[in-house]
Amino acid sequence: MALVALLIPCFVISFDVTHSCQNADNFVGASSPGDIVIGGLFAVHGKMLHPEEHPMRPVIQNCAGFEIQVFLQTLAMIHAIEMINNSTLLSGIILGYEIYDTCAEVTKAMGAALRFLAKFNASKDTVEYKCNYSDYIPRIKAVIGSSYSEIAMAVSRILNLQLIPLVSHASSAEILSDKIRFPSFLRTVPSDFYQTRGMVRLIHRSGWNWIGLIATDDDYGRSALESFGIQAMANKVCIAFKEMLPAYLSDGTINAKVNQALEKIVKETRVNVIVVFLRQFHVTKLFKKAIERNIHKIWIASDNWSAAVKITSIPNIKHLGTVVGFAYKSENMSTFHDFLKTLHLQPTENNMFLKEYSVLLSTCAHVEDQDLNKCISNYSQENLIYQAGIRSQIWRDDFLMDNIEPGFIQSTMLAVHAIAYAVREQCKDRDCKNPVAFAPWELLEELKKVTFTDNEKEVHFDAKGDLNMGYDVLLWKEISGHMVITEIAEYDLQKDDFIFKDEEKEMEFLNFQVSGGHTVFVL
Ligand SMILES: *[C@@H]1O[C@H](CO)[C@@H](O)[C@H](O)[C@H]1NC(C)=O
Ligand SMILES: *[C@@H]1O[C@H](CO)[C@@H](O)[C@H](O)[C@H]1NC(C)=O
Ligand SMILES: *[C@@H]1O[C@H](CO)[C@@H](O)[C@H](O)[C@H]1NC(C)=O
Ligand SMILES: *[C@@H]1O[C@H](CO)[C@@H](O)[C@H](O)[C@H]1NC(C)=O
Ligand SMILES: *[C@@H]1O[C@H](CO)[C@@H](O)[C@H](O)[C@H]1NC(C)=O
Ligand SMILES: CC(=O)N[C@H]1CO[C@H](CO)[C@@H](O)[C@@H]1O
Ligand SMILES: CC(=O)N[C@H]1CO[C@H](CO)[C@@H](O)[C@@H]1O
Repeated sequence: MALVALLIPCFVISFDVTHSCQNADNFVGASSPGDIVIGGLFAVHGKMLHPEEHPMRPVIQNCAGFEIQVFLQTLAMIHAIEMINNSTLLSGIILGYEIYDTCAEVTKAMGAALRFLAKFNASKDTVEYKCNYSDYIPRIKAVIGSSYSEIAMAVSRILNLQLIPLVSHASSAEILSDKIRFPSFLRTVPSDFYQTRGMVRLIHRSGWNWIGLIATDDDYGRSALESFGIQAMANKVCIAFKEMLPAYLSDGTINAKVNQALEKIVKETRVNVIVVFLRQFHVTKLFKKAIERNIHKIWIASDNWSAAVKITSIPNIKHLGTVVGFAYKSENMSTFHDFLKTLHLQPTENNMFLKEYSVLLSTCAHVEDQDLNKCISNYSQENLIYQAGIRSQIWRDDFLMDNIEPGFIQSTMLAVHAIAYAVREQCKDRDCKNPVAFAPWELLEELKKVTFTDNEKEVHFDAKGDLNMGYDVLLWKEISGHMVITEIAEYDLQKDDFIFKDEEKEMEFLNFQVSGGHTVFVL
């Protein structure tokens, strides 16, 4: 039934001089062989560089803006796979991985997705065009990712062709719950619907009924605004203003928009509570300017930035007022911490991200931990060519640990666990040492049914493929001169209410609610 064979083009990544484009393997970020291979898609770089000269060539370009937080998510995936390999869960079946960097671009992610679809064990990467893929065995059995909902939507559509499960650890757009459009998509985080509902609950409960909203103008921001608007209306919370910041425009335009948003905040003196659905990059811009203008408010943070250590370290951040936010639930990170401490023992040959991190560390060797993020994200893969061969001997694991966003580490590890438990079910009655033992669509059936325990809690995907674990409510507190992110409550999705570990936390929660003060009741 094979009609056409597509040859997968070769992509250039000239990060290292010894690493010129020979074949599509140069495009792989990190890999390890196994009987069952899991793909990974992560935006390890924040952007792809676009060449200025014309004509444009169809070549995947270098990327820039190394994101430590996302790099840590790839390590969490590797760590979880290694733990499973080293356990008895799969009785000798070895999990492998093949992780690609999307550079936050749909097009680049599609390149990786095409490769995932290619036929298993073929001498060349070829995707067979078929009308029935029931017996077709691709390179990988499931994919974890991606970070951005926009990318997950595109990739999920192409993986649907073979019903390859895409298990996302971060894509929270509501639309991805639609199983008619996204039948092979699952996620280990709740849909944004629950987050906006939780925020409205918090606002309503605190008696703050007059609020402002700021969002990034992209799929994520717009969908969050819409969802928030509907729930706010139902709870008689009034929205005094909505400001959107452009996602992709030049710095000049963004700065003008940020100023415009701040004007609004200053003018609307009755509004004390601002809900912020922004990308981290925008939050940083907004807060730096807000501090300059002595703005003091209650800021409600979305999962996007509520746990961003980078933002807590903006100078004078404490003058901004109170920050309270929602983050994906997380538990004990101690095994991941141990893993990071032994990172220097990990081989770098099969992990380009680790190699790049090492080169970046040596390039930024003179920089203190608190400025390291800025230095690291300042380099592009292009600049680094000249640094090839240098390797850092110091891995700065304290810096890595400070940059962990626990919710995303947890959700990434959960995605690996869900797949591993489904593989175990799948392999009860067949020899999975043989990679052709089953096709991805069969694993998808198991994944939808699988129940497993995570930190003594039973978890399973709901009918929409979502894993509704709830949120942690975080409060930013100043402790001995530093802004520290603390957990004060849990938001329970089923009960639509807040749960406290102890009375002290509950008191703290009530206190901060009262500090909202200045409530204006509007009929
Ligand atoms: C694998 O498991 C053994 C025994 O539980 C443990 O001693 C060892 O440190 C583990 N290795 C890794 C890489 O996790
Ligand atoms: C993969 O291909 C090689 C040679 O092309 C063959 O020897 C091997 O048995 C194949 N592996 C599987 C699992 O089919
Ligand atoms: C697709 O292929 C499988 C296995 O070869 C076969 O059992 C099934 O009937 C086919 N489905 C259709 C709709 O042709
Ligand atoms: C986390 O788990 C480790 C063992 O896995 C345990 O030693 C440690 O006490 C736990 N920490 C917390 C805060 O529960
Ligand atoms: C970023 O790079 C530019 C030139 O490449 C340099 O002038 C600047 O100082 C760097 N900024 C930081 C924060 O390292
Ligand atoms: C069976 C097997 O290969 N297990 C490996 C899985 O990963 C761990 C951690 O890297 C190795 O120690 C095991 O040998
Ligand atoms: C880490 C994180 O939450 N990223 C989200 C931030 O916002 C963008 C769009 O604004 C989302 O697509 C990301 O998933």
